[in-house]
Amino acid sequence: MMFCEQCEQTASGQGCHQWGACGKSPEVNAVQDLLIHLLRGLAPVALRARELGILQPEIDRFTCEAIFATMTNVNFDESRFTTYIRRAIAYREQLKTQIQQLTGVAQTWPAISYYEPDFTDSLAAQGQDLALQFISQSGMNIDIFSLKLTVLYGIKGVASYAFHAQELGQEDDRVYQFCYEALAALERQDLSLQDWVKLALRIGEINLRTMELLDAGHTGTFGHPIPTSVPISPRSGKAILVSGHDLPQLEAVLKQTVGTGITVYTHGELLPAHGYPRLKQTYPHLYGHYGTAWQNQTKEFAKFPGAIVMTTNCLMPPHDNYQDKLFSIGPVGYPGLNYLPNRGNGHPDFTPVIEKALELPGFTETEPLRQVTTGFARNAMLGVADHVIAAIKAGKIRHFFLVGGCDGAKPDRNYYTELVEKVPNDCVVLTLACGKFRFFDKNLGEIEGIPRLLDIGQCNDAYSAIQIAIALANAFEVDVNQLPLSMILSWYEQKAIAVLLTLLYLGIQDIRLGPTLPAFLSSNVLKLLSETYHLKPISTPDADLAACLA
Ligand code: FSO
Ligand code: SF4
Repeated sequence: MMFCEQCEQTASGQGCHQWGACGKSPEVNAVQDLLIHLLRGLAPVALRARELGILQPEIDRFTCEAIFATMTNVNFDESRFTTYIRRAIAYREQLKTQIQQLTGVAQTWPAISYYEPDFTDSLAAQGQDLALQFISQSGMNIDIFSLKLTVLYGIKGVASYAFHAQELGQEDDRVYQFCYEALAALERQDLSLQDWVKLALRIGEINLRTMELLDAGHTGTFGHPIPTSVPISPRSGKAILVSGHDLPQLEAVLKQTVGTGITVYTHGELLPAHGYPRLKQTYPHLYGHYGTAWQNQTKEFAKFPGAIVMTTNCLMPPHDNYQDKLFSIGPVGYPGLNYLPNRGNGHPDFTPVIEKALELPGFTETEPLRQVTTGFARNAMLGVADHVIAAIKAGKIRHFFLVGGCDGAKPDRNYYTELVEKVPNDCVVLTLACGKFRFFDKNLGEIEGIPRLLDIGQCNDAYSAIQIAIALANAFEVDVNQLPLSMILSWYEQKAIAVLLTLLYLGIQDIRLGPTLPAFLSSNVLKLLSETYHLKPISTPDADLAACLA
């Protein structure tokens, strides 16, 4: 028995109760719940420590990494969660000691901050009890429970982006402070529905700041993306494939493979890496992109003739025919899968990956060149803003469609492919995140030299999309909602929840969301979102296009 409904593929659209549709076992789900319980207990202690000026960046970073590990398709390894659990307790007790030393008085903490599991007994069974407790604490108020889950899942998204940002030296104490506040709030029984709505929107606000930090980290380290053609056809030679979202870890692979003759390919959400000039210029062996979105990895990884590194989600339970050439790093894990821990410099030693790549055949021939284009992030777009504005004013561009978000396995996601195919010729499609793989290689042509399909980047580059929309709105002196722009989004996991909360925080109206609406939103919460923000489910491509263009 388990309870999880944090992602879009949740069983029967209602929650995974027997086994995760993602492959997560009830035991792993329970130890993840146990870890979250401990982080909720750590939060009040960390907040008190902060009040007293005790700042512990190591604990803040640990908290984000541990939360990240509980996201969909990140870590399936019970033993790794046991380590996180032990560390959470150690950090909590360390902070308590520091507080006592500083104040000279013994403090009283909420009960949750004293909790310690019995390590001689099943952690999974204890995690399951705690999960049931969490559910029953919300009493019979299904709407409050729905919002509590929205907060918890939204925080997971924020923590993952904060994890990425800090890897690039970008941190803002307000993000950590808020993560602790939101974790601590999950224990509160006195908050009204409106309070929970406010907290959820505050997640959107903090997530905007977190994505801004990550944007600063990416552009500060690797330069502003520029439109770049990326081969999606392999070339002959030994090969490494890097998947996930982590640019600094991709760079570490590139650095360590200089002079080895190995060609490095990106997979999934790392496609936008090719747009960053400093990566492309420094590492010519960062060659092309292989494969599509995460849910196709079991086929694509099996076929890839080299070693593979999974830097973040979305990891699927690996199949036997490629497990030995797959390596996980950072928060990612699966029992029995090769794991390369970080060294002191924040990066693993990738020697085993290089050795595996050299041992495997690599690509035996160079395929005829096929390319896609990426790198239309905010700087590139704002650089041609005058041109775009002139095309809109001249009636050459009628409408923009932001078709972005995550991909997934469900067949009804074909909606997004069909929609993009049917977008009229005088409209432009902006895209981001892994949902784009449903149409990323389509040639939609150009309008006045402006490509009709523009890849802004990863899911976190929603920040870039927001900046582009704000710049257009300013140029036309209108509100973003008055722009000829429709957002048709696909969601899958908790990063997407955080991004959606950001868009709602910004007051963006009329978002269409699919392929299904989140199971954790109760009917009243959904009603509230549709009344306030006109958030609506996708319907059919024809009907939605007609409505957007009306
Ligand atoms: Fe996709 Fe996975 Fe980037 Fe997600 S690879 S589904 S929203 O992790 O983060 O878009
Ligand atoms: Fe189910 Fe998604 Fe939770 Fe996995 S992460 S157990 S698929 S709801």
